[in-house]
Amino acid sequence: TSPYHQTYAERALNHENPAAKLLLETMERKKSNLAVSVDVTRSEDFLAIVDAAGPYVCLVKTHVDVLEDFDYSLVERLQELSKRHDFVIFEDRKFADIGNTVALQYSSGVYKIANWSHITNAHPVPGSSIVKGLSSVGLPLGRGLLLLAEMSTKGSLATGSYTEEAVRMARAHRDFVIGFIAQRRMDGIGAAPDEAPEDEDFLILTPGVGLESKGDGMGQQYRTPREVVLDSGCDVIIVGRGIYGSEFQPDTIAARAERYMAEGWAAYVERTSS
Ligand code: BMP
Repeated sequence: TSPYHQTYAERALNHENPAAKLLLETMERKKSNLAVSVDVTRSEDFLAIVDAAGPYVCLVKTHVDVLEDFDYSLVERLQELSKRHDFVIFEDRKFADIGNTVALQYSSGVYKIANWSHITNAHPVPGSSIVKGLSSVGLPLGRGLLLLAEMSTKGSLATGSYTEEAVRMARAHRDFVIGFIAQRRMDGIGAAPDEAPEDEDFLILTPGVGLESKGDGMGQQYRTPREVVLDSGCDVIIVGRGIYGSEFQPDTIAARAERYMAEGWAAYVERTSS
């Protein structure tokens, strides 16, 4: 059976990478394929949102560089919440430079992302040297990398042969590249029929998910959890403003997260039982 029909628990056994295993096991344990994306500028709001949504998510996606009062102690508090609520951490850094530079950006600077983020991501645009650079830092720490094979935005250039090359790049580095940011499953893409490994199982994490709106007026495009998980076969739905809105009110955040979690999980149950 293909990863589309397999359970997250079954798929956890197929993965050697510790970050991929941890994510799949967390999804199964919490019965959640929901990730919350927290793009706010104040640490206090950030932590309040993570605390409110934490019980319902398998993963928290960060952009730590938008926090105007960032202090490294925030990382420790995020890690505490990650233990308390049992979620994986994904810094959505979108590395895009030469191998030597991304290795420095990943390990060093103010954020030291590799120290605390189980998963990070990169644009495949520089070629496979970006994976080499990042894996030199991340692999010894048990981290995992996602490649941006597609984007949710209107007019995205990450289509066609670019997407295919991203999948080939991942296939060549399966110890570190655990999957993609994409809008659909990537199994077998860009491979001749006899080329795609039988046991190919990439995780698909998908942003651009919303129940109330179709877009944001700045190019973002939203689909529902059901469209993303059931129709397109993606594994994790990433929801930002659809959960935390503009008021950052804990009860509302918890209720919305619970709703997205329920919808995402129902779509997964329908998919794996079909
Ligand atoms: P929101 O649900 O509020 O639109 O947030 C989406 C999040 O996912 C943002 O953090 C954005 O950086 C990220 N993202 C995206 O929207 N589309 C992509 O193709 C890739 C992303 O990382």
